[in-house]
Amino acid sequence: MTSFTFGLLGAMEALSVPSSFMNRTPGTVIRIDSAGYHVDTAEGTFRCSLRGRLKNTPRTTKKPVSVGDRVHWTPSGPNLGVIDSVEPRRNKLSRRSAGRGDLEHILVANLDQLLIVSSPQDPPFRSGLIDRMLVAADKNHLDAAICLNKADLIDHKEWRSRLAYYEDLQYPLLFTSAVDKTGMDALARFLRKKTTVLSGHSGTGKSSLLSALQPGLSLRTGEISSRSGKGRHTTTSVSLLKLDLGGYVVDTPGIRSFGLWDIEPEDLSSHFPEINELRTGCRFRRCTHTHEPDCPVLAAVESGHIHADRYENYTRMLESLQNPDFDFN
Ligand SMILES: Nc1nc2c(ncn2[C@@H]2O[C@H](COP(=O)(O)OP(=O)(O)O)[C@@H](O)[C@H]2O)c(=O)[nH]1
Ligand SMILES: [Mg+2]
Ligand SMILES: [Zn+2]
Repeated sequence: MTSFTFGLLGAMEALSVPSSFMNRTPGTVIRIDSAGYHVDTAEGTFRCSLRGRLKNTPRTTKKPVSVGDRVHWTPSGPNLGVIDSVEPRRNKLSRRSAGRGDLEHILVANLDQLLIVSSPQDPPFRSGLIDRMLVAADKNHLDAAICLNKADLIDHKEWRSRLAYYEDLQYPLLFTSAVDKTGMDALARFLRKKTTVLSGHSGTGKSSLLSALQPGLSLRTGEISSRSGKGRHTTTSVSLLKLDLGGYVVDTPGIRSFGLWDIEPEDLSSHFPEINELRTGCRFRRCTHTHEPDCPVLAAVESGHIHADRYENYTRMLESLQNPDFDFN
């Protein structure tokens, strides 16, 4: 009897739900521009507007819907639709707002991982940004991997051993080349079915890698728009690029996007795994691991157990966090 009642209720509920809601999987907002919210769905891309109640609810964010949001939607015409609701965000990258009380500007939501693209030369290898990005990834609960692109220009063995400390810290290390296609399979495996932010210095080959992976992928949406003569539909935010192999990539938001500014100086060492595992042994609870006596971190730097470059980058970041005027860009 009870189960019958439940069954009936279930049926009545189903009847009261608009038929368009049934069996429709959520879509992903891949771009927002003056033409609307572009939603990638199992049925193609739909240019959507927002259901009135979404626009009218009080909120803390600049826009009620962000790139990367998983949304429930209803078609309203050929490739047109309406966003009905937004699923809770797993995480988000936000831009620092200009002043207190400003609404949060979410650049992209629901990211899985960060791929930090570096190169051995043109531009030269610099670990500073890599280590800052690793901290940002940890802070934002994203997996991170390091990619050394332009591997066609180097002796692999030499660079493998030079960068082995990152693998010791459990960060995957990919060697790639957009020129001779080294490592493209591993890159594809890494990106497949995930939403990945590509980051790194300009010129390291992020766009080239994406083109090598999937021709045409790295075209900026602005360029696509001007080619089709719809120049006014220029992008006002980050876009997700859809991978044929499943998943999405975001090509380079600046480091400013990564919320590094709101790390408290005393929390920085918790984002360096090799410092974090030692710091419970420090004599002072708020040890900065720079000058304090009986600091096992300093001892590990001395003995070479902690890599000198990592430690130097730690101290530089610490100084910049202690200086309130510092701008990470
Ligand atoms: N030798 C070599 N050059 C590359 C490779 N990938 C990119 N480049 C070159 O590096 C320059 C910058 O590449 P680009 O993709 O625009 O870098 P982005 O700024 O990170 O997007 C271009 O001149 C590319 O041709 C590579 O794997 N090997
Ligand atoms: Mg580029
Ligand atoms: Zn210490």
